[in-house]
Amino acid sequence: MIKKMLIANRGEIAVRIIRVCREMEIETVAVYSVADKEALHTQLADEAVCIGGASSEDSYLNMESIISAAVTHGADAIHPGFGFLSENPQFAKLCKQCNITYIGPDYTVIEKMGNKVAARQTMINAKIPVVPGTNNEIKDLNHALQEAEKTGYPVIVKAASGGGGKGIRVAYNKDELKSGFLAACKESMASFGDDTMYMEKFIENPRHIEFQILADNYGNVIHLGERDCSIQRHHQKIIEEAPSVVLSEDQRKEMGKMAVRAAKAAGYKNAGTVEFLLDKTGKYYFMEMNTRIQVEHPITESITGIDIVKEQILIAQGEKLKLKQNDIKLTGHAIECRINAEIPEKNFMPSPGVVQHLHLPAGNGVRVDTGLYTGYRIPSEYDSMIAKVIVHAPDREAALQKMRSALDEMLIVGVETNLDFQYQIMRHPVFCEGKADTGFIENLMHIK
Ligand code: MV4
Repeated sequence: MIKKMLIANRGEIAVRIIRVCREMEIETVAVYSVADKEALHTQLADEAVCIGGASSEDSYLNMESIISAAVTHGADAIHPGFGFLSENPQFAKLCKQCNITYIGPDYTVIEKMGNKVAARQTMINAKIPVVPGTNNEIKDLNHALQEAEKTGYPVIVKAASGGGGKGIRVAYNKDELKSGFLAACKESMASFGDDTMYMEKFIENPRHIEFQILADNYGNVIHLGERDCSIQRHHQKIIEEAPSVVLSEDQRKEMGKMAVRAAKAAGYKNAGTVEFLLDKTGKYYFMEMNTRIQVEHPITESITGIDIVKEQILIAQGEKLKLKQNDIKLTGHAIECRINAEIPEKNFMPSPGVVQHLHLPAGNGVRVDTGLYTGYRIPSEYDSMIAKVIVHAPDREAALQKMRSALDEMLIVGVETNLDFQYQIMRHPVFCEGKADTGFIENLMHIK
C-alpha cells in the first residue's frame, strides 16, 4: 500500500492528484520551484519541498532533485502528472532503482511508445491500422523523396522522438518536402536531441479521436470510451468532448477493441491513451500512444463515473481492475474548455500576471480544475493553461448550453485569457453542429 505520494508536477494537475490522495488517505509531498512558493499545490500538500529555480530545467525537470526530495521525505510513490517528466523513461527507471513506485507503466514501455517508429511497428505487428507510410526510419532527404513517391503526396514528416507538434512538416510536393524535411530534422534535433524521422500519408482535416484505457498488472485491459480532441491551436488541444459525435456505436466498439489490443501489444500497465486519426470517409488509423494521465481525462471521468487517477494509484499498488468492459457505461455528454492565460488575437501569446479577482463557475454538472486563487501570480515560466472547465449533461445540446453558462459566469480579472474566445467557439455554428475538425481554429476562427 502506498503511504506517501510525491507529486512531481505543479498547477491544476498537482492539485487534482493531491485531492485524490487525501481521499485515499495517502500523505502528499508537493515539490515546487522558487516561482511556485505561493502556488496552490505547494499550500495544499501535507509537505512541500523546494526543488530549485524558476525554470523547468532547474526544478520540475530536475530528476535528481525530485528523487532526493522523495527519499528524504519518505515518499514511497511518485505521480508524474503530465508534461515535465511524465514520459521520460529515465525518470521512471530511476524511481524503480530507488524502490519508489512510479505511477505509470514500466519504463521499457514508455521508451518503446516514445519512439514513434517503434510504436508504429508494434501496432503493425498487432494488426492495428496505421496511416500508410514508412515503417522504418528515413535516412536522408533522398530516401524521403523516394518514399513520398511510393506513398503519394501530400505527406507528413514526423520526428520519431516527437509527439505533439514539434518536428513535423506537411509537404504537398517535392519542393515542399525538400525544405520541410530539413526544417523538421533541425527542429527535432533542437527539441529532442535526435533527428530520426519517419513519414506518413497526410490525412487532410482529420478528427483526433483518442481512447482512454486502463490496464492492471495481470493482463486485464479495458477502455473507457473515446474523447474527440479535434479543436487544437498550435498543436495544443483547447476543447475536448466525450463521446465523439462522429462515431457510431459500431465504430466505437471496433476502435475500442483496437485500443485495448494496442495496449496489450505494448505490454501496457496503468492508465494510457491510444490516439487515432479519423478521416472523412470514417477510416481510422493509430497515431500514437500516450503513456501518462492526460489533461482532458476529466471528461472521461464525467461520462463513466470513474476516477481515473484513483484507478492509476490502485493499479500501481498492485490491485486488480474491479471493472470489466461490460461494466463501463457511457452516460450523457461532457465538454472541457481549457482556460489559458493568453491572447488569442496575438497568436495566442502568453499573458502571465496577477489574478486580481476570480470567480469560478459551479453548480450541477460543472467542474473546475485549477490552481488559481485571488491574488495568485501566474508565473511566466510554465504552460499558459490555468484552469479547465468541465461540464456534464444528459446530451450534447445541454452540455453546450451548460458550458456557455459556465464560461459566462467565470471571471478572471487582472490577466488576459482565452475565456471570450472559448465562449465564441461554444456559439460557433460549425462547432455546435459537431462538424469541427482539426483545421477548425485555423480555417474558421479568423484569428489575426
Ligand atoms: C497527422 C495529420 C494528418 N495525417 N498525421 C501530429 C501531431 C499532432 N499535434 C498533429 N498531428 C497530425 N498528424 C497524418 N498522417 C494531422 C495532424 C494535425 C496537424 C498537422 C499539421 C498542422 C496542423 C495539425 C493540426 C491537427 C492535426
